[in-house]
Amino acid sequence: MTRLPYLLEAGPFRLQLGVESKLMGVLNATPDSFSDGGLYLDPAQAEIQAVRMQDEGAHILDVGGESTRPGAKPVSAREEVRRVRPVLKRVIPILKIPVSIDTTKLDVAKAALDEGAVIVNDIRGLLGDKKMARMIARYGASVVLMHMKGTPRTMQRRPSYRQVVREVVLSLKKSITAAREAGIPKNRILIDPGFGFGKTADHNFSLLRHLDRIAALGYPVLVGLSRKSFLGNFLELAADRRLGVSLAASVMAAERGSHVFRVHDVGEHRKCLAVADRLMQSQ
Ligand code: HH2
Repeated sequence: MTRLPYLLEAGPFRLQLGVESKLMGVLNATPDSFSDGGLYLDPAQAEIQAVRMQDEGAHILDVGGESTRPGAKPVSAREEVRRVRPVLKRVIPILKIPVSIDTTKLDVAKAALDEGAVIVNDIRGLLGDKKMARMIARYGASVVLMHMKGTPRTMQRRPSYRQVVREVVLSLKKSITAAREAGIPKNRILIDPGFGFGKTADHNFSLLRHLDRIAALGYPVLVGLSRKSFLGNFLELAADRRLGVSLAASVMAAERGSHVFRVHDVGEHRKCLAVADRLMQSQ
């Protein structure tokens, strides 16, 4: 199959999507993220990792200050800003790639945009704080609209759907409407089915299998499959041993129409997805 082409605008940056798979490197300034918790709370360590990911081929850097792993305790906006601001202050001036802020909180998003972040990665898909969409529009920022059922604290307590793909599509449509009605232009929006967010392994595999139906919504698709437990659990792989399964899942997502890949291991994904990209361009 071929991926639909899009031009994504993010602040002064332009990303041509469709031919080459794009990578969003994950940088968690948290003590408790499921795979890299505690490693990048220190801004000096965060800077080393950010530059490494850029050198390895990341096209976007995603900075987060609150773990969203199942059961994670929520943190206050004040604490989240306290974690991410020093990291943003340090990395944004030296990076050549756009930086996104992974948050659901208005005050955190605003603080990050003030530091020069140009994308808000909202795991509630603008269906949380009603003021978020307008604020993003006012700043001229871009947005990742992710689907989540419930909240991180409770989302894995028996998630259920009648038809998971259909329900995720309908919810993403609501998120798109919220974004467009607030004045966020079409070329500043990405959509994401939210692997692992209020979904069983079967739900996640159905969404991966039918990702073309998410892509058919007419917006570029971002996926976060990297080190996710549904890829590791059935093989009994701990988070730090899930590189191979993450690469396999990302390649399958590329083939089904995904444009951007939120990953922890940038270099390995770049090489693997280069093969998928070549395959999709071949006759
Ligand atoms: N996954 C995580 C966090 N943010 N954002 C988007 N758009 N899509 C995702 O799939 C996604 C996301 C969870 O991964 P991670 O940041 O590594 O862990 P934690 O939430 O524990 O910090």
